[in-house]
Amino acid sequence: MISKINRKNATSLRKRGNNLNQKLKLLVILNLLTSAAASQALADTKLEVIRNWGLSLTSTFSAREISRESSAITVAIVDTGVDENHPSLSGNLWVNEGEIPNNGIDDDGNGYIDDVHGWNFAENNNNIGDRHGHGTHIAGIIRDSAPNAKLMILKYYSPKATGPANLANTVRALEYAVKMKARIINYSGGGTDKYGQEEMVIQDIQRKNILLVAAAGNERNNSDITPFYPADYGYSNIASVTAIDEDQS
Ligand SMILES: [Ca+2]
Ligand SMILES: [Ca+2]
Repeated sequence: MISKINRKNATSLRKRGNNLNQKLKLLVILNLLTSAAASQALADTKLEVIRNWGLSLTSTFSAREISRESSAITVAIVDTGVDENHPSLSGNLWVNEGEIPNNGIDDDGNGYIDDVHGWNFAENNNNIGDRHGHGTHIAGIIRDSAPNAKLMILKYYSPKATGPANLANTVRALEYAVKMKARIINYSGGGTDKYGQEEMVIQDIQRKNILLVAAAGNERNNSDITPFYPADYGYSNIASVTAIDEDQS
């Protein structure tokens, strides 16, 4: 009987011991996996920082954590279009809810037919594809900083167009962004000459409390001495963004 009990207890204990051992092993494996995942995430982040030093210098990672908690905000990107099939961007495209796609009808009556994700002002159609690359680059930076942002794609620039034509298309793109209620407009371009119609739409942007983020230029100029427009029109809703290199100069 004793031996039986002992055998039973021994068996039972061994089973519990085995269970415990299994649980311990599982915990060790989970810890290893978790720490491996954490190490990998850290390594990936470090790699991302090394590869994209600009993300680190501009505190993009901090911005991403803050904006991750926020609701979707519509950011109009006035640029060269965007690669709408890019896996990092396709889920972030703004959608014009009033427009039925591809039916050849301007369903929302805003003057643009089938403008589902924005408009191509350079060619006057709804093809927002990017043959240049600049707009896709900019969209990626915005998407990296604000993972919930909805990107309204407004293509204004064509390398084949004249300067005045690109400027006129800029104005039309800005007017569209206002009409379709973008909260932020990004314009990573500009020039050294003022343009009356551009300033008028920017005054409207100011009245409607929309933030305009505009480039200060890549020419290493002091924009207080050599103005660059639209960054330097002087309205309080304009955030002028300069360029820096890896050494912050
Ligand atoms: Ca429309
Ligand atoms: Ca339509």
